[in-house]
Amino acid sequence: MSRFGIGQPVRRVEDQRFLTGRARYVDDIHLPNMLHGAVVMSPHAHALIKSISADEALKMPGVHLVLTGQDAKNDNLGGIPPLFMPEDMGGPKGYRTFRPLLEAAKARYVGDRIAFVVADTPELARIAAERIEIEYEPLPAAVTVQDAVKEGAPKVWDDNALPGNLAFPLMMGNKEATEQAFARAKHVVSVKLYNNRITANAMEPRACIGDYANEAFTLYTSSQNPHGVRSILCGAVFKLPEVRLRVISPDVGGGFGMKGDIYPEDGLVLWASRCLGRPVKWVGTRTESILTDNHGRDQLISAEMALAEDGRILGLRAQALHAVGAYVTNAGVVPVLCALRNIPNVYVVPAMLVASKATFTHTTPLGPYRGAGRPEASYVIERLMDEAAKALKMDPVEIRRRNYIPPSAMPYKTTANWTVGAPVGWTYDSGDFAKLTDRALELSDWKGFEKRKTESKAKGRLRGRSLIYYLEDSGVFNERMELRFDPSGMVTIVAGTHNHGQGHATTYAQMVADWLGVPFENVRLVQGDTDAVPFGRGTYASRSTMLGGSALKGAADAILEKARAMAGHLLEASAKDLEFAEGRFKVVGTDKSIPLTDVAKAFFRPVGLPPQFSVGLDASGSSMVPPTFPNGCHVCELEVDPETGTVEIDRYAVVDDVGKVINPMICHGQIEGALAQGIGQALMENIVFDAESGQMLTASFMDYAMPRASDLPPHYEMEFVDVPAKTNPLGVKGVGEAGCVGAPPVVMNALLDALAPLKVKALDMPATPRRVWEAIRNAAA
Ligand code: MCN
Repeated sequence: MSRFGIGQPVRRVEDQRFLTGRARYVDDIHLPNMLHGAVVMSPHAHALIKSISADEALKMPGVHLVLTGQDAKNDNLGGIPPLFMPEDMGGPKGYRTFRPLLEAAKARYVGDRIAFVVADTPELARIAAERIEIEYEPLPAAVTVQDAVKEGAPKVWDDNALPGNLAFPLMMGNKEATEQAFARAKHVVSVKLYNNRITANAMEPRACIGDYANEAFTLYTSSQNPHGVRSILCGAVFKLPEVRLRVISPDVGGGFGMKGDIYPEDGLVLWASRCLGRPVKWVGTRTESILTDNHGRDQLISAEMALAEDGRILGLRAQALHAVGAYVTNAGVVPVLCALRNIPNVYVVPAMLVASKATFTHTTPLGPYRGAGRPEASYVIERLMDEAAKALKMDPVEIRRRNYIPPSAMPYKTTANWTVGAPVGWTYDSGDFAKLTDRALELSDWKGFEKRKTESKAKGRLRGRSLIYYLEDSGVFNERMELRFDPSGMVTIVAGTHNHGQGHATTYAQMVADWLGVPFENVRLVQGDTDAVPFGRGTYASRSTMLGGSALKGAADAILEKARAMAGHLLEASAKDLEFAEGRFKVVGTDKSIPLTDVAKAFFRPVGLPPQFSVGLDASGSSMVPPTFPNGCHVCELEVDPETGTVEIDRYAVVDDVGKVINPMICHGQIEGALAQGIGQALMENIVFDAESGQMLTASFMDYAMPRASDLPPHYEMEFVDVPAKTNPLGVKGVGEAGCVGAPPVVMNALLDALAPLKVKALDMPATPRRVWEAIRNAAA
């Protein structure tokens, strides 16, 4: 096995550039003659826009343009629609929003875009934005999902005929079988949970530059999905053929799903540039980011589990309200859908009926954020499993084991018994949940807990622990990748995916180095430019390795096929007498051979190339492989100080099955990053609105608590167990989101375990010191 091949912990080739400040983000790009934009955002959660006057702003020297919603209408600009609604997949009908670049008549959340100002400098644009006079008529707002569904609640969309601010309903499972299961259950346990609203907080805020020249647009944008941005802006907003817009997403400083969407600013900078004939840049501030980046989660759910005497699950039912905010965003359906369809997790759930109402609120829109629905699902089922263990007085590990889907049952259909929503379930191809559980128990020193608990007690601390299992689906859609040799024999990967921190330049190169036997350092990655990449679907849903990797394998195979013919010609042998190994074509049974690099160079000869050979060696590959099911076991041990309510995670072990591991070091990093986000959600992160006015109370880092190193465990015990996926040629499963799917339930269950002696029975995320302290006091009272 080569030192740089698949399975090796190769250092990330991209990091030198990042660590030495040589990355190139959108804000690093300065085009000649460039102007700067500022967005006027609504200060009201719900208000009529009575009038807008830009006269004062336009009088300021250096101010070039003010655009309003009425201008957008006059210019015939369309709104941004969701990529799909449930009805497009055969589901129930919903209310589809078309989000304009600027609102003309009504503001629907604090942060809704009302006007766009362009000036010589960003500072001047912001000052001018303050000079725009807007007369609002504030209206009552529906801020929380509980309030938004009430009868008589303010409507987010006046012409939405669906009741209770419903964006769309979803339901899946089997009603009759579930009722029967509950009727014959020996035990029924229930939970009522709120999955807190959080935000991605990418290090690089959203930013974009629009440049209009020669009747064509160029957009530089910090996006995970440049082709997706092009398609919506051309198709829905500007109504242009896609050749007229080039989208470049250079280095992107984190996205976490949030930058998978198209935002009004992407359209605004292009439109303003078309109006002025000069490039226009917009860069969000941290507060604008927290206010207007798509948020994640915000789900209220009541769930019940029916169990037999021996701890086997008989049935499960749940009803959720899942906020979508003021608009259904690009992939806004995804979290709501995945939060339901993943509830069965790794367990045999013979009957289930789960439903959700996706609900409009006068708040920031929601969308996929790392995990997108999977963390909600694992939180519900894993909290229920612990409740079941308590009710049945069973060991929480044992009750899980009793319900695991065994490897012998694979492929396993979660939908076998579903009568509603059946097409949206899953077929798990592989998984060995008991094996990973065994390993996690060892790794976490599960047996040593009682001793540590006694030690904690001596210090006045409460120690708790939990073991949970998670499973998620990863990967969606199809993908296209290209491989290209240059005349010197070097290889370029032209990727349809979009690396924004995951390490693709390294892992794809590892694959290519293995398959083609070319030196690792001779492979480079091109991505993120619709002029350089013919087509691609970007990076989200932990899809790149399985879909990008599979497409890349197709391209590599096609390269070898083409090269084989040339190698035969060069070696004066029949192509079918050649074998390829370690980067060389060899005539079988002889010592005649030629390296692939030399074969590639031959494709570029200006003369003497027989007519059957095209100029240059390149090939593309496509993939359309089904989702994979990464899964794993988390064990967490923590201490609570009952005097202050502070929580300290002392030990954390995680054993993951991400299929075949391409780069263990990168996988560790991915899991660790996502664990920080999952632990952050459990213990501190929270977007809070004033329930009456809809004002966000957490729009800065003074109020929104991001986890710091000192809030996280000192060390993670982490291992991977290879259970190769059976549904793609690489045997890989996704890893990018896994950590934050498992972390919230394991932390919360461990916390409830620690607090059990004090009779604390329920606690919501984020379990801040104050909440923990209050729960302790309330239980004592
Ligand atoms: N990998 C591997 N072996 C596997 C699976 C993956 O070595 N069996 C490697 C991959 O080759 C890749 C990385 O792990 O370098 C992540 O791969 P994958 O699971 O395919 O996920 P994607 O590359 O598609 O990334 C998307 C995923 C998602 S959905 C979010 S959200 C997320 C995440 O990645 N956002 C991130 N990780 C992030 N990391 C950073 N730094 N920044 C973000 O915004």
